Amino acid sequence: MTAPATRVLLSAAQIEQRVKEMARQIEADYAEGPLYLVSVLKGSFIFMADLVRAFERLRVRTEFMAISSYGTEKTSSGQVKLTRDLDVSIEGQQVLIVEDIVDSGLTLSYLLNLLGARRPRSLAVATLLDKPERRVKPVEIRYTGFQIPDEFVVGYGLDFAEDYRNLRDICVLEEIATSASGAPAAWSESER
Ligand code: PRP
Ligand code: 7HP
Repeated sequence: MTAPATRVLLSAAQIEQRVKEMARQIEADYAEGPLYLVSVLKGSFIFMADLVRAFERLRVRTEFMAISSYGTEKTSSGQVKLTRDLDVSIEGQQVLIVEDIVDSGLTLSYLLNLLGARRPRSLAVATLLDKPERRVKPVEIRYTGFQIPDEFVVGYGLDFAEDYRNLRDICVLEEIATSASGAPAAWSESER
């Protein structure tokens, strides 16, 4: 396997520490559960798994939605598509959207409108990463793990064209030229 051309931006240890801090802060704010955590797939699956296990006393429900707007590109298509809806009602519930990254804000803005219309008792957002320089739609984020610069990152659930989600660190993908097969050049042809 050809090593991906990446540079570590946030190490697994830094992420672990920050996720625990976020869990403490969320637990302090939601004294009475249950809290419905809505993970936005696919990118947030690892953050969600670590966040829920970092709670020590909060009663939580884990729910999943899937949204897609990036396709195989590095920038959002602007067309947010709901590919999997919740299978429970959130009316009257405390809801926390769990995102891996907020970039343009288009995905989150769409979700806040969609879920807000379902009349939850409260609706807030926790994101591991925020790229404020890229914002197109202003969105309110209650819990942010890290603000990062405008660089394309992968790992810890985040992908480029579905690759790299399994990296333990969050890395900047430095070489994203695509090969003849359409795969990121960071992977050798024999891997495809
Ligand atoms: C990514 C990420 C966020 C969204 C943020 O999802 O998981 O949901 O982009 O971008 P935005 O603020 O510009 O809307 P993506 O559409 O890549 O799908 P994925 O989670 O399945 O990778
Ligand atoms: C979406 C996304 N996915 C992976 N890495 C990034 O830097 C991203 N920004 N928005």
